[in-house]
Amino acid sequence: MSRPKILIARAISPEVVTVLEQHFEVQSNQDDVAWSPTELAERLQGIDGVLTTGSQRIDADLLAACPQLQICANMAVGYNNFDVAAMTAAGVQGTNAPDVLTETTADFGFALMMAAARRITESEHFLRAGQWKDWRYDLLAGAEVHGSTLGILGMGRIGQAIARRGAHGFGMQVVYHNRSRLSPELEADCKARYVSKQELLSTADHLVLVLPYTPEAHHTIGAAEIASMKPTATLTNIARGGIVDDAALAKALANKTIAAAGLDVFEGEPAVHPDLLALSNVVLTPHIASATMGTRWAMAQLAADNLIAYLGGQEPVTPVNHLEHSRRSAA
Ligand code: 8YV
Repeated sequence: MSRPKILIARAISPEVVTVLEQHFEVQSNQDDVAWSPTELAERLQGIDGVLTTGSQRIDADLLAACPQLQICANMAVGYNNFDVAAMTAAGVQGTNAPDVLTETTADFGFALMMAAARRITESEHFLRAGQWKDWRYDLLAGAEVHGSTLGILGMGRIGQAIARRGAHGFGMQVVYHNRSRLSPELEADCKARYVSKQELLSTADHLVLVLPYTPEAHHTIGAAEIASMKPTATLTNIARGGIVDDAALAKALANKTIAAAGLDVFEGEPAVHPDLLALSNVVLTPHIASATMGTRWAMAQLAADNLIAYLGGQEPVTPVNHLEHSRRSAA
């Protein structure tokens, strides 16, 4: 019997390509060309499984154009690039890559929050520009982190990991809001108190966004929400672009409605709103919260494990949909 065929849509850790080659006929993209949707559909002809990253959109049109495709294994915990309903309707399995990136991403979220609070990149730019002439008592003075109130919107695994860092490492009071409340055990472990979204906005000294993107979550944080935050507060987004109204945030930062922000994700990335680029009180990073080589390897390996399991006739390891009827039969 011939081996299943898979496509790896972007460059990944070479060790994982080697693992996949032991199971499948592999077409890879180690030159890391960003294919257009049409090119992707062309490459997927005759392909049984695809390893995607967050930047390939999988929708009804693509699925209709690729009748042999049975599984899309996303090398990301977020899967808003998948039209899950269309995948389920077509009998196509989707999988994501949770857990393996939780601690790494939480480290970065915390670092970005601290960089915004303590004005780290602004200070470096000041120094490099030759503006450091003297000591001043309030030179680049920022906001306190230890002992302050950490607000978390979206209390999944990454939110909880950030809460633990704040509560146990920095003596912060942690408040959170989420679609569903955590169990008393998890709340105790994170030392986190459940509050309404309004209370979260008005009490947080540092608000970190870690909720998944869905159409309902679009612009969860806009002008009105920012206006109800403390003028000394910071806002950090490591979730997804589109959760924050970037234009409204830029205006609020310019007006000092809040003190500072840290952004790793943007509406329409890799484009960044020009008004944000012009501001000194925002720390900007290019969607790298999960970027350590070890974690990127683990994410790719988990996507590979999903492909190996599913195309080998087993249950996927980390499914994002449940196929009610049957698998898509190979065309
Ligand atoms: C990825 C992410 O870098 O896992 C996610 O949801 O946002 C990041 O870790 C990105 O999506 C590439 O797959």
